[in-house]
Amino acid sequence: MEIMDKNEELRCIGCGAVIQTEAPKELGYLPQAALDKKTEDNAVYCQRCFRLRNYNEIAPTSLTDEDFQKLLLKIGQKNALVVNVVDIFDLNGSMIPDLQKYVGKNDILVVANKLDVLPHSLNPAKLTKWVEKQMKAIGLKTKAVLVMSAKREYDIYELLELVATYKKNRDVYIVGVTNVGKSTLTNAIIKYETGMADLVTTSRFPGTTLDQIELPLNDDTVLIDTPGIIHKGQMAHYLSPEDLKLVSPKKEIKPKTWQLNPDQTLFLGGLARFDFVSGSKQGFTTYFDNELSIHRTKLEGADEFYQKHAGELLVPSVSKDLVRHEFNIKTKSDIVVAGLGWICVAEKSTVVAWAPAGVDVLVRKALV
Ligand SMILES: Nc1nc2c(ncn2[C@@H]2O[C@H](COP(=O)(O)OP(=O)(O)OP(=O)(O)O)[C@@H](O)[C@H]2O)c(=O)[nH]1
Ligand SMILES: [Mg+2]
Repeated sequence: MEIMDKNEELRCIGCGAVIQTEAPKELGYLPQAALDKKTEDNAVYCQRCFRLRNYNEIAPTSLTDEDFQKLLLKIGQKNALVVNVVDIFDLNGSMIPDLQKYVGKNDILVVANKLDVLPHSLNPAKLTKWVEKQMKAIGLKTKAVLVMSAKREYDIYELLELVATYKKNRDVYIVGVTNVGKSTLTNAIIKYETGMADLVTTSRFPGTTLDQIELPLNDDTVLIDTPGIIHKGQMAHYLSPEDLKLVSPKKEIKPKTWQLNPDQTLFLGGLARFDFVSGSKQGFTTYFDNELSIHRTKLEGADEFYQKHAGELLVPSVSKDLVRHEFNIKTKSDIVVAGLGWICVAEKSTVVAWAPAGVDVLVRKALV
């Protein structure tokens, strides 16, 4: 695959940063000796991508929210097809409320990614309807919604059919908040079309892709992966790289049901807490990464329990205090902690949810 024109600046094929050999701590750094070894097709990876790809080591970046937003605003000025990737496990945390503003008059397809982590008993057609409704609620006019898994390479063919239908000679931009799987999707498409696997750098850390990555797919289509927008309401932004591993589900979530009496508390590691304040004894079902440890205690001693055990029995934890959110539940509902998961409350009750300051906590009609 020809990656770029000879007279354009050289970019890292993994993250899109402009390659430079002067400043090791800046984006796009590659030692001169490594650059000298580049192959004919100009496919080079910067040092940050090399470390990310080979050792799963993340180097901090200096990009700001504004840099990402500027990039997206540019898309609105182009004539393009926009594929907005959202994370179906964290739909509210991954929707971009003002996306329509960014993309202007361009057509939008929505990919609700990471279907593989939801319980497989959930009906994809029902999930599609749910995503469609949520998109409508934020005023996004979509041509189609596709629920899929980029990592498992489910439904790539269906997506390409949709792209072919709506593309109309335009470039295709993949956009979304960080970590939803835009680059994983880009790779799955490239693999489907060319056989080349794992071209662009992906990682579990938010902020992997740093600039637009233009990939000619065939004679008349250019696919463009973009850096993710930072949505501060997502749990991922408050966790260390190590802890992130413990909360991002990699495979199907196994729900667990807890028979609770009022005045009992569940701790989700040290990251969130649910207090069953009032209501009749009932089953609460938790939907979190299978690796996240859940502890049941008495509500009465819960504050003390947290003070004593956060960071050891209750891991992972954050240095910030947890903030209180009270919900009066009338019918079967989910209380969602953005990016972490949710608890399904079956019957009328009062529940208090605690999460780190800044992390979104919301209630919705039960998904399951
Ligand atoms: N389970 C599951 N994980 C996925 C899927 N797609 C992506 N991931 C994981 O999600 C994490 C983020 O993936 P990326 O492709 O780097 O996400 P991105 O949207 O490009 O992120 P930025 O470049 O930071 O904006 C990685 O750990 C991926 O393995 C999927 O379909 N299922
Ligand atoms: Mg990316």
